[in-house]
Amino acid sequence: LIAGDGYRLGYHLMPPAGWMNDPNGLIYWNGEYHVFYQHYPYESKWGPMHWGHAKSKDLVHWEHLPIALAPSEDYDSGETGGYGCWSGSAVDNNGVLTLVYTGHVDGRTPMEVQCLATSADGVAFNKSGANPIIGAAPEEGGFGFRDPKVWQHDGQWYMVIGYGKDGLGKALMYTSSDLLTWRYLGVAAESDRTMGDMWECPDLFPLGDADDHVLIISPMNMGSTKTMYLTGRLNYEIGKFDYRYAERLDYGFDFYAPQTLVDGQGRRILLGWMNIWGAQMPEQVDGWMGAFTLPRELTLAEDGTLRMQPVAELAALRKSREFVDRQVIPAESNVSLPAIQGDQLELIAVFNTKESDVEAVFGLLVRCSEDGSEYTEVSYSVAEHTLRVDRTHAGSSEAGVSIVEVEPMEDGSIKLHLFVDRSSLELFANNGVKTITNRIYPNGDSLGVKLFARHGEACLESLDAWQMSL
Ligand code: DQQ
Repeated sequence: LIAGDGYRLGYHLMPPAGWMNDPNGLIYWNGEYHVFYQHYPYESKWGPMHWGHAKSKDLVHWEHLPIALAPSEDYDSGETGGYGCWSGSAVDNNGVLTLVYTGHVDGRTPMEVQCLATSADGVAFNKSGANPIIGAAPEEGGFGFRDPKVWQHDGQWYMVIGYGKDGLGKALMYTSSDLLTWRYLGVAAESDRTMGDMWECPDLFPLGDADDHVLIISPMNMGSTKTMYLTGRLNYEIGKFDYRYAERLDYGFDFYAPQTLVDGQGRRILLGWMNIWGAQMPEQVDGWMGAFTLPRELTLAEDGTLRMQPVAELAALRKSREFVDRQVIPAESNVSLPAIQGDQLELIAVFNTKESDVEAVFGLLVRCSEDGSEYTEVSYSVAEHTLRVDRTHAGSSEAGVSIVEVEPMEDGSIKLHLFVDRSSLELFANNGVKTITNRIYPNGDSLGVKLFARHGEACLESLDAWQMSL
């Protein structure tokens, strides 16, 4: 099934073959990271959903395991194409690895119910005889009732579920003492009319000091914004989350349905689906489709904004290093860097805005062809404070520019931390204050890296570059 094309990523998690979408059931269990994912193993397109499964000791090297869940029962299987074991989460219930997922069957009433499956060895799963554990939404007339995220707090289980009603996306909250019988607490949070009409894949978790919580959602019908995070306080008694801050989570085109886990070191780690519904997906012809983002560590700043940083373990993938020293990049110039070539790279470029012209736009070109016609451009405008990733000239990529405002750091610098992996580009700006995640589809032999400046000269402080490989 797997063709040797140049799009298949080198150091990201992908299905061995077939289709992948949302991350599911992320958990640190018995000293290993387990991830599951929405999976259709038979074709490189979405179909009756299974849960693929992989595990890792270090978040970098992954071992594929047998498919954990397949549609098989009346509550998660059907006659139409639209059915299966839809998204959900995992918990450790006294050593038993427990998956909670949505059984979806098109045309059935209700269409979506919540189900449970357990495993003693972390490989083979049994669906519960008590399924469905939640057989209907708390009220009629809603749209969607899916993607349960379960966690434990003070000896009780809690669950948020994605829902929509009256044109408003919502996260519903439930509680349980045994994972089987659930009591509805109420609407934890809902859209203020600007945040979509159904919230897919909610994830609600503590971060920062004891009372701070973050709600991550993937709202449907919110225009170009595909994921959001909200920070605030959660009242467990009444299941109400009061948020004081809401922002888009990632400013790229290809980032959806992210989920998190907390590991043995107490780190909150996020993985997202590095695609989006309706994207071009040229890899489908090669028998596979879909990849996860790199694992990202989340922290909360004092002002309630999130930071997303690549996990430290990724440094294990660094091979040969190149260093480019401080230099002025003349206006209207591209500076080739012949020593830095590749389609699997990590780059950390620090520019100094104070010593660049006020009109300057500077940055990096990656995946450049020799004749200069093909490149993916990462730029920063000193005057506008805008960061852009432009894939207009990135081979057969769909054209499009991702834009986000970023203030220079206190000393005036702009730090661009990039991961290039064949058909992906992940950008972390200023230690993760903003991120941009895109798939790109350049020609296999477009391997060059350049620095550039326009409308004025720019000052590069330093550039570190590593070849990356597993
Ligand atoms: N994907 C799953 C749903 C979820 C959606 C189905 C989000 O459970 O709401 O594959 O991408």
